[in-house]
Amino acid sequence: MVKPDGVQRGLIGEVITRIEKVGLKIIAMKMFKVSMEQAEKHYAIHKEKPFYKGLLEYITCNPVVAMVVEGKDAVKITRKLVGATNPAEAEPGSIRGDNALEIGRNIIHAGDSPENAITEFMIYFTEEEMSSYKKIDADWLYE
Ligand code: IDP
Ligand code: MG
Repeated sequence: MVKPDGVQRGLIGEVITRIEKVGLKIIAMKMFKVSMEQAEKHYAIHKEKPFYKGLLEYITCNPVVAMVVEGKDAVKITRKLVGATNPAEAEPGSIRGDNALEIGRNIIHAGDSPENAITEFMIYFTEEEMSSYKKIDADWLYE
């Protein structure tokens, strides 16, 4: 998910390009404002954290672009592309490392396990919004 700061800062294309370039397949994508109810579900795991309230305000304040991404090791690969939570610790070359400065404005979200990713898809997408299709480069991406 390109967070509100990523959208405002013109980084939607950059994020999509990074995902496409690595070979992952985008099977759903949309722009919308995250509702408070969705934000609470999404970040339920952080409910007790001191940054929770600010995090909900941040994620709901402006539109985001959410995507469902598919492929071998998709979670592992997207987390690597995204980089460490704190941009100051994210490797150069990663999306956060190259495009952000602060942990509370780190421009992108990515699920951290296949199970959590599925839980998150269900918050933001219906089954009908996800397209099942074969990409023309699949035979050249996979051995
Ligand atoms: P992740 O986004 O890399 O999975 P999490 O630890 O799951 O990182 O935290 C979720 C989000 O909460 C972060 O991306 C960031 O926006 C915010 N966050 C985490 N820690 C802090 C903090 O110490 N201050 C402010 N915001 C934070
Ligand atoms: Mg997380």
